[in-house]
Amino acid sequence: MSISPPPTASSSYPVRTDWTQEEVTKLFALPFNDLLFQAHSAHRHFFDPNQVQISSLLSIKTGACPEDCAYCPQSVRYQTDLENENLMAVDDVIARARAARKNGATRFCMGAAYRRPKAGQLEQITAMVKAVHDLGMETCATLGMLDRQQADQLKDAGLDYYNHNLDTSESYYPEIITTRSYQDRLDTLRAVREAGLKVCCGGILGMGESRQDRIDMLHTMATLPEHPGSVPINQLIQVAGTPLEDATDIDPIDFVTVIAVARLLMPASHIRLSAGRTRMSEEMQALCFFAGANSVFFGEKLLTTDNPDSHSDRLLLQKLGMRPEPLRAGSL
Ligand code: SAM
Ligand code: DTB
Ligand code: SF4
Repeated sequence: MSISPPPTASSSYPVRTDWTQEEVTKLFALPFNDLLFQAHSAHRHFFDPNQVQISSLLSIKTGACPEDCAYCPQSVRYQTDLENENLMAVDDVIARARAARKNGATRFCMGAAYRRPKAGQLEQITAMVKAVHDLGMETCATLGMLDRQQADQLKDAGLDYYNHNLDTSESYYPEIITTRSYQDRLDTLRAVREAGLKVCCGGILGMGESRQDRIDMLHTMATLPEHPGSVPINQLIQVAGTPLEDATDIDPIDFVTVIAVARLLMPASHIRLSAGRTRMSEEMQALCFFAGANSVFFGEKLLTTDNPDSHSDRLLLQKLGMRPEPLRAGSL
């Protein structure tokens, strides 16, 4: 017998964009079991708790990025083992999207190591977006900074989501990236929102940030004019050669706490358990799902780093009685 509520948004549960810092701080201070109970209850107002949205990632242009993001293996400034690759051909991207669809993914996300795409590059990428859209998948892209005109161009090609992360708090941000500002990020998010694209915006945990930085980052996301439709929460993958290669792992309970607070602040959004799952136990992932995570990346690679293999992911979902979320009617 199923005790799941219908997977529709509830009108009786408020979706607020006026959270105060104090309110967010209080959520972080709740005893863990109280926080989890509240977060899971909020989750059930909006989602079937036994469904998980599955996305697949492809790096369509790899490495040699001029930015200096301290976590990133793709920055030209750091000596990592990565092989640089030019922008992929459209047909090759279509073949990879078909394979992802066969593997259960309903959303296909194309990532490029750009500071900002140039006109010719964007033209080739819009052809990829159109083709993937025509396969019946939701489309997502993450290409760096965009202005409004570029966002419009992607929207016209059939792009559903644009991923652009805040990554951390405004005050910790300069410790992580110096080649573009927090305001640049907010400007791109505005252009994307105003073009009518759905926003995918999250962050990375385990970069040496404080609890206050986590509070500030979630507060910024939850007080944007509209909540991001998807909120990826990444655990830092410490890649050899990057400045953060020796960063200390975030405590798993602190990680779950962030998932739960994100669920409470943005109750109708998909919260994605993103990078870092290869080093999370099944129990930890199960706790994240209970706390409100309801989206993951499937496939052996994220962009350039490893992700759990699909077979073990499928077994995990089976053990938990969870199933992939079908594409919603009208979502394309
Ligand atoms: N260049 C574009 C940009 O930065 O917006 C798109 C690609 S970038 C790789 C997308 C996101 O991946 C980053 O914003 C960051 O949150 C995440 N990411 C990159 N390297 C990571 C790592 N080592 N561990 C966890 N997340 C990472
Ligand atoms: C996001 O927040 N996480 C994904 C997606 N958005 C593009 C990327 C994770 C990348 C991890 C490092 C890598 O594989 O290169
Ligand atoms: Fe470039 Fe994006 Fe990596 Fe930063 S995160 S170095 S912008 S690919």
